[in-house]
Amino acid sequence: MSFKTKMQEAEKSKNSRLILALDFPFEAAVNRDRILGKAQRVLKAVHPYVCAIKINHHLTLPLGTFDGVQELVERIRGEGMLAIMDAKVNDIGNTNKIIAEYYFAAGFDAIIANPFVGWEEGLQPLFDVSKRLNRGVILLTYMSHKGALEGYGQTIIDQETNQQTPQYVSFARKALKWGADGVVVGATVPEKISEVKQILGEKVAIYAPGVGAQGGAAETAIKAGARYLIVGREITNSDDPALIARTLYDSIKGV
Ligand code: BMP
Repeated sequence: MSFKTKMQEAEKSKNSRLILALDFPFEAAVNRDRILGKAQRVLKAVHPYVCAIKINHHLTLPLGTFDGVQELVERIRGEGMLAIMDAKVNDIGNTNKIIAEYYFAAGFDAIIANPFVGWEEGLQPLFDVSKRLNRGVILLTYMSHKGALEGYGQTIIDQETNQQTPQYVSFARKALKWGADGVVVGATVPEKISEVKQILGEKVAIYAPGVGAQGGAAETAIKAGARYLIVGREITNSDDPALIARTLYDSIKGV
């Protein structure tokens, strides 16, 4: 089963379009052994409201991919959710392939990559290994922070059409052409979500981070065309993660 189908099934069985970014602040060495317990407690509280968990360097660096993180991934999958690795893969093809192979070996269902590195000797080997192992690739298309304008928001001369094109429009078209399983567009830029949705239709799902801590609004992002919301600090930094997750879950149900 492809990652796209698995994601649709997780969405259906959990009745949720919410993805938790399981991120926590930096901890000095003396406190690092608290992180795994913290992550497990948040997972336990929040799992009824989310269809997938996104893991970033916040956990792989202090816990180790094949130690604490693999344990978390097993737990995530055991609760009927999918695990997405936010590696923002961004290197030459051979390196990209090996990065993906390690994360897939740790049990991740999908990996996030950066289309700026291009196809040939860039992301092609990553897509090849992902398809072979039935895992997903999600491409950054317009990030949620202000500086995204300097890269994803530039106007370029599109190499294929020879026309002036916004960089993110070119990336959305590449997501279709390359067979990506999803794209990331910030919830902070709902107008960009709508524009990308026009290009992708129902073929490639839009994943929108930036709700809450970065100022994006959940309902606005969904109405603009996001399929999934990615939310981190608003939930993970809260004294009551389950309450915040449930409130977000309720706010986008039926939108
Ligand atoms: P938060 O809700 O705490 O702002 O977390 C958002 C998460 O999504 C972080 O892990 C961040 O690295 C990631 N992210 C993002 O915020 N914007 C993007 O454009 C792409 C991301 O992966």
